[in-house]
Amino acid sequence: LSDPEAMLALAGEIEAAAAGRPQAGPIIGGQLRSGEAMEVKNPADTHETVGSVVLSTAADVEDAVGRAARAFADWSGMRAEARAACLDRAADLMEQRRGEIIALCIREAGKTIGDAVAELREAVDFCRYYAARARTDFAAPQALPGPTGERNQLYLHGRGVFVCISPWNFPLAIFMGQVSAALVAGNCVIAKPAEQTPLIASLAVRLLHQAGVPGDVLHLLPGDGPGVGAPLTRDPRIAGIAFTGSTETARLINRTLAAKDGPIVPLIAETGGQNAMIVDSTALPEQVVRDVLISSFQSAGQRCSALRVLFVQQDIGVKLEKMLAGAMAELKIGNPAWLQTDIGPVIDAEAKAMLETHAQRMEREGKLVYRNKLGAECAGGHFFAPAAYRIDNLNRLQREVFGPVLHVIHYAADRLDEVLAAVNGTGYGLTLGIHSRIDGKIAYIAERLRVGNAYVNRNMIGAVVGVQPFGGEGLSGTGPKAGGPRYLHRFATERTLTIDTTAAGG
Ligand code: TXE
Repeated sequence: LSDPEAMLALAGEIEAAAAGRPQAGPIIGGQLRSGEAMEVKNPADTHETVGSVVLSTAADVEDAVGRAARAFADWSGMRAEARAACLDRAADLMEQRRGEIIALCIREAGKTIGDAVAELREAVDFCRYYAARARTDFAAPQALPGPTGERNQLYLHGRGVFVCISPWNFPLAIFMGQVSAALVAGNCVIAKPAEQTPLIASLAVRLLHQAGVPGDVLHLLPGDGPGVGAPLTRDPRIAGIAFTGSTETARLINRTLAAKDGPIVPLIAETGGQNAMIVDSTALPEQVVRDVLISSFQSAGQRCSALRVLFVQQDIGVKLEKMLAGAMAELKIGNPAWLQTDIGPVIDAEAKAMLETHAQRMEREGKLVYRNKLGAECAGGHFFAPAAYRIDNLNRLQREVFGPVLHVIHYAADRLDEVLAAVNGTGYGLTLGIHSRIDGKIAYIAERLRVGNAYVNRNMIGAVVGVQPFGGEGLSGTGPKAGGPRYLHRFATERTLTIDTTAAGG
C-alpha cells in the first residue's frame, strides 16, 4: 500500500470488481446448485446487496459427503507433489484475481482496504507454505532408526473426509488455511463457511477447482450452524473436523463427537481469547499507544488475537490513558472502501447489539477512558463506536468481547503476580503483549503465562505464516499451530512399515 502507483492500479481493479453481483450456493461435484436465493448485504451499508446465496439442504449434505467419501481413495493415493501443485496454482489465481477478492472482502465482510490486502496475502501464504510442507513431509516416507536387520518407515496419509467449519472474521484466510491444509494432506473436504460470508468462500472454492482440485474432492455447503454444520459433525463418515469460531461451538462439536458411534476423529479447534498486554513504567509510552491502537482496533477488534485487556502499571496509568484517548480521537471510522478509513463496521446487527449491551454495562460499572463518535456516514451500516474503559479487575469480563473495545486495568508494581494469575485464570491462552525494557521481567512474565503467541515491545497483530505459527491453548483451542511446520500432520494419519532386511533381497 505504500507505493502510490500500485495502490492506484489496485484501486481501479477493486472498483471494477465491486460492480459484480456474485452468487453463492452449494458447490457439489464442481457444480453450483440453484434454489431459493437469499440476499447478502454489505455490513457497511445494509441497503447494498453484494450478491446472493442459496442455502444447503439435508440432501446436499448427504450428496456431498457421499461423493467425497468415494473420491478419497484416488485423491489420497495421488503423489503429494500433484496435490501441492494445485495449491500453488490456487495461490497464483488468487493473486491474479486480487481486485475481485479484495472488493468482496470489503463489501461482504466490512474489511478496510489494508485488512483486505493483508487477508489476501495470508491466504496466498497458507497455500504456498502448505504446498511446500507437503513436498517435504508427505512426498516420501521418513526413515526411522531401528535394530539391525530391520528397516522402519513412517508414512503420512490422508484421513478421509475432513469437514472445515470457518468463521466470518477472516473469510478468505482462515477458510483457505483450513481447506488447503486438509486437501494437501490427502483428504477430501466439505467446507462449511460462516453464514455471513458465503460469497468469498464460494469464490475460493471455484479457484481451487480451477487450480486442479477435482469437483468431488472439494465441496462447499453454505448454511447456518444448526442446519448444516451440526449434521456434518454428526455424520459417521467424516474423518476429522477443523473448526475456527467460538469456544461455545467448539464445545458443542466436542460433545457431538463424544456421543456418536463410529470412528474416533480429531477436532482441530481454534477459538477465542481474552488477550492481555502488560505494560510497566519502563515502557516507551508513544510506542505503547501505537501498539495498543493496532492490537485493539485493527479489523474493528474482530480478531481472536486482538488485545482486550491492557494492564498498566499504576504510576503511568493516567498518563497513558490520556495519550490513548488522544490517539483514539484521531481514528477514522467509516466506509471501509475508503483509503483513509481505519475502522469499518462490525459484521452484523447481532454483533453490534452484543457490543452495545457490553458498552452500556461498562458505562455503569467502569470508567470511560474514551469513546469515539460516529459520523453521518456510519448511519446505514453496523457501525460500533470504539471504546476504552477502565475497570478494576478481570472478573468484570465474563466472555470474549469481540469488537473494538479496550479494557484498562491499573496494577501496583508489587502485585504483578496477581496480574499473571488473573490472566491465566481466564482459562484462555491465545496472545499476550509485554511492554517493558527490563529483560528479566519480560522473561518472568513470558515464562509464567500460558499463551500461544507472545509479543514483546510491539503490537500483537501479525501471525505471519511460517514465521509466527498461530494458535492457543485451554479455552483458545487445541493446536497445532496454523501456518506452522506441524499443522498438516494433524490432518493426516501416521502409518509405519517395518521390513525385515535379513530375508533374501531385503
Ligand atoms: O461463532 P460460531 P459466531 C467468537 C466471538 C464471537 C462469537 C460468536 O466471540 O462474538 O464467537 O460468533 C458454525 N455445529 N468468534 O456466532 O457460532 C457457524 O455456522 C457446527 C471467534 O460467528 O462459533 C460458523 O461457520 N458448526 C472467532 C462457525 O461455526 C456450527 C471467529 C463459527 O460460528 C455450529 C468467530 C454447530 N452447532 C467468532 N454452530 C475466532 N476464533 O477468530 C455454529 N457453527
